[in-house]
Amino acid sequence: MLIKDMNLHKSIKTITALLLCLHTIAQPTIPVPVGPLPSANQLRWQQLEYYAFIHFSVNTYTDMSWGYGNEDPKIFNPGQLDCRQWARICKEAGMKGIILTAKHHSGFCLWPSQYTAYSVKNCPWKNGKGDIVREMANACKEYGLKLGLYLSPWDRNRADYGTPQYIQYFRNQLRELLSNYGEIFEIWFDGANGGSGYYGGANETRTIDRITYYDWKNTYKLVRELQPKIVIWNDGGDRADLRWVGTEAGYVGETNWSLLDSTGDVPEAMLRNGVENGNKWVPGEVNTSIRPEWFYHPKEDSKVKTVAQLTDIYYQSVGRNATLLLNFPIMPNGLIHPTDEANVLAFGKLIRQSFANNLARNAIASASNTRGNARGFTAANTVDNSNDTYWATDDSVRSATVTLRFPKAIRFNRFLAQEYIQLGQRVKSFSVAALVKGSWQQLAAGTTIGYKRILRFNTVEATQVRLEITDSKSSPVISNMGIFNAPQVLAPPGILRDKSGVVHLHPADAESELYYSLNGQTPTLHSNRYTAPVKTSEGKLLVKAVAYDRRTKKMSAVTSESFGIARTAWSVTGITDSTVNAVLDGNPETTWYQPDTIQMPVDLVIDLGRTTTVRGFKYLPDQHWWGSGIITHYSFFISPDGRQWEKVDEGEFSNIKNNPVLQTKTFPAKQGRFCRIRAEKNTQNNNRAGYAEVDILTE
Ligand code: FUL
Repeated sequence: MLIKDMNLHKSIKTITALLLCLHTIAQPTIPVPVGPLPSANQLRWQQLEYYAFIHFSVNTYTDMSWGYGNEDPKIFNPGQLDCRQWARICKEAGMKGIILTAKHHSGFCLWPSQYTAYSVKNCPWKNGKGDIVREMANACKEYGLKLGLYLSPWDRNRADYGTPQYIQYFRNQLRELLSNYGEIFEIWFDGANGGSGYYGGANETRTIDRITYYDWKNTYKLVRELQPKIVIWNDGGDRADLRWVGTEAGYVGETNWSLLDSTGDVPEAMLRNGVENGNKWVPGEVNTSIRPEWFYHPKEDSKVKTVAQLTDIYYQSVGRNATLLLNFPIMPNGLIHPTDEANVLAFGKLIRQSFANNLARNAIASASNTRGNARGFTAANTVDNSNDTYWATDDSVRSATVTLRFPKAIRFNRFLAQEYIQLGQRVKSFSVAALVKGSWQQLAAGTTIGYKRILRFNTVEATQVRLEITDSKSSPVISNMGIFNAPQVLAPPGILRDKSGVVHLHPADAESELYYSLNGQTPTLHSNRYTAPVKTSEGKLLVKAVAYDRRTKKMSAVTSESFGIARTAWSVTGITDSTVNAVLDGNPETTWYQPDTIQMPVDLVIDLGRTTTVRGFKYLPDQHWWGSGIITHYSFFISPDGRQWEKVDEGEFSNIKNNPVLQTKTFPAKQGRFCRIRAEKNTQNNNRAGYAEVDILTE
């Protein structure tokens, strides 16, 4: 009996083991990872999604885009400096971290570095006893934000810039910053490198080899030793952990692979779109400023990006598989301007509201294919609110669908999808359709998905939603789907004044009504309604305008533009080609180029038609993606008669290559009728000089 029992027991054990073994064989394994994969640091960084930049240095006090390196530290005196205000605003706006310009190109250090006198040690603020990096680190800690630092490799103050000693100095500073302020999540090595500067009094132009000078390999090694959890941003030298997306205007390409090739040049299209078959994981970070420029300029107080603009930027960065690094310029008093605060808080609130309620969570999900028909990979994983589970298909599959069925019709206007990027970025194209009143309608289509992709479309009401992956590098692996009904934002109109003084308003949305004022007052529904271009008098003008949506009764933010005297009598002299009028037509879309046969320096002469008091000028370069003929250095001359010229100004448009926004230069007022803008140099070091717009500032 006992023997019989024992045999039975043995057989049961054997059968169970066999079954278990069979079960394990039948269970499909996880999909094979595809291509380069993100490191743990890159993954953690990507999940931050949205964080802040802070630009503050001595040039905040000189109203310049870049410090030259000769600014006296005595001008740096932020009487009300409050890093807690910066951190509070960032936190309330939904951000996860802050990257501070510990040292910008001026070389001025916001911390008391022991390796230079050119720092907060020698400024009146806190009698030289302050340390902004420390205050920032403390504030980040208090508000639960991560801290990142910008240390400019280019240093326009240092006498030894360009020599090997400078590299030692640069590394000493890195060691200070990465050892003394706790955990640093990201280090930013800007790509602007070499050029004119003070250089300890040499006042000259120095060039360095961007690839070899900094010996990035060993610099990166030091960084990683000191901060094992850091990610490195660098658009200047060796491929780092993160890439620039090729513009500072606030968007990455709709197709956005988180891959690049580890060696070779990176042309702009690759920065924008990544490289589908690249051999290194280098995801994109969209860096842009809440104002046109990075540092504070009072003239930009009316140019703070609106909620509508910030929202577009969000969808064109976070919504396109990148992160968003949004900059606040600090005012000379040490605070973020109230308009910047108001706009970013309203934007943060809108984003929170938009994504608060994921309607996909109430759906029953099913897929056209599920890996080995196994529960671990089911379509339900796309709506379980977890980033750790995913839907996967059999290995051979390249196109498949997930359908979400709702118990009752839902209204929505956003679709979100996420790949499980731990296994690589795979999807090459997809579309989204909805079952509306019994028939399928395509709502949107896209190419890459990556960590996160969000699509916008007009609000629909539907009972089913279908994600169709139409092509993929390998079998698709989707961790999340989201469906949202986001509040609509009404964008304010654009304002232009043409050469003849006529004002044109451009609505951002064809259905809205436009109202405007010409007397500085905030427009309301009782102001002038815009129905056709408005003829204005010749004088100076301040135009304010709003858009209004009658259906939702919503009013947009106010935009305002100020214009000098109308340019009816102005002309460009000496050029017979009539397309030259693009320079004065008030339309940023049209650009005129000097004939290629003319060598730099090259002059553009404007006749104002009569003797006028001139106090500056504005220059807008080609506004198209990576436009050419962008002038970086200029001289400006005035003449009473077009023969006798006096030079009244010269200088640089500092950051115009990366950020081709309107440049304004002013100088002591001077009488004259003819103005000559001399293009001395351009971004490409060739002879091309282009002008989308030129304006002369008159009294
Ligand atoms: C640029 C710099 O030259 C700007 O001044 C700014 O710091 C921006 C973030 O990067 O290339």
